[in-house]
Amino acid sequence: MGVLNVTPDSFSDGGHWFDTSAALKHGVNLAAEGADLVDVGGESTRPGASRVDEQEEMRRVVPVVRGLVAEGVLVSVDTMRASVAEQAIDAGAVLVNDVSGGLADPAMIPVVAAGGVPFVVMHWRGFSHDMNTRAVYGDVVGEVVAELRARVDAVVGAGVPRERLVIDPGLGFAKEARHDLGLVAALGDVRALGRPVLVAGSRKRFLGQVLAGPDGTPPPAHERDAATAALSAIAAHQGAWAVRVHDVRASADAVRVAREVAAAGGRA
Ligand code: PMM
Repeated sequence: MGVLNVTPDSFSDGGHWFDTSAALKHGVNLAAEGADLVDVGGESTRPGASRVDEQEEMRRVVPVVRGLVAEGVLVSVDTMRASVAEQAIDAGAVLVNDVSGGLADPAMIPVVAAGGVPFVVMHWRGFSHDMNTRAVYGDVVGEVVAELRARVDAVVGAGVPRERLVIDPGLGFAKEARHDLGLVAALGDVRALGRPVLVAGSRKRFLGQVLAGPDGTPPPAHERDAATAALSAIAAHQGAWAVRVHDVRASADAVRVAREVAAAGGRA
């Protein structure tokens, strides 16, 4: 899954693809580099971010979805708003990726149920403006798995068939680096919930902390792509369904290597 943020302020690529035609070109490139899905979003969820206006989000996202669909690209929409999801589905989006798992907007689940598309349920404890204060866990893996299980059951209860759900541990959302790393190490426990798992750690803070020099300064986000590819290999090796990344080529290669290693293990 390639990331296409049509925003002025996302943490790693904000402002790069803000213009519709630049966004379209980048989305086509992501697909050419091996993305099976291009995830179009118009709202930054970086820690501390405030919310974008609904009409503005619509203006950013819907023309890009329509344009990419016309180019034959499979598109998912990254939004917490039912109205944006609905218009994106109308424009041809084949999956809704809601970082709040339907909690931010009560109209989201009915829209997804009616749209008949798959839905990503991410582990989420609240909006970005103060989510870092919610990074409090006794047992991060146990709590994230329990909260995801409860959310999946609620979404199913509200009308979206379980078979259409994808789950995501929500790396970087109300989590510190050690929480993110612990979850990556325990993807098997997340998979045990019985749904496909999406891993979206691309260029995130925890990778910056892993790569920090002796003085503790992390490299800038765009210098975290090799680390992201390593994460993609680790995730794929543990059976992730998809990885959501900015630099598609390296992760597509990483996923391919993981797949062949798994196949060779099966044959050996
Ligand atoms: N992270 C971001 C945006 N969308 N969607 C899912 N499902 N999971 C994530 O972890 C996630 C997401 C924030 O990262 P970005 O600013 O690089 O898009």
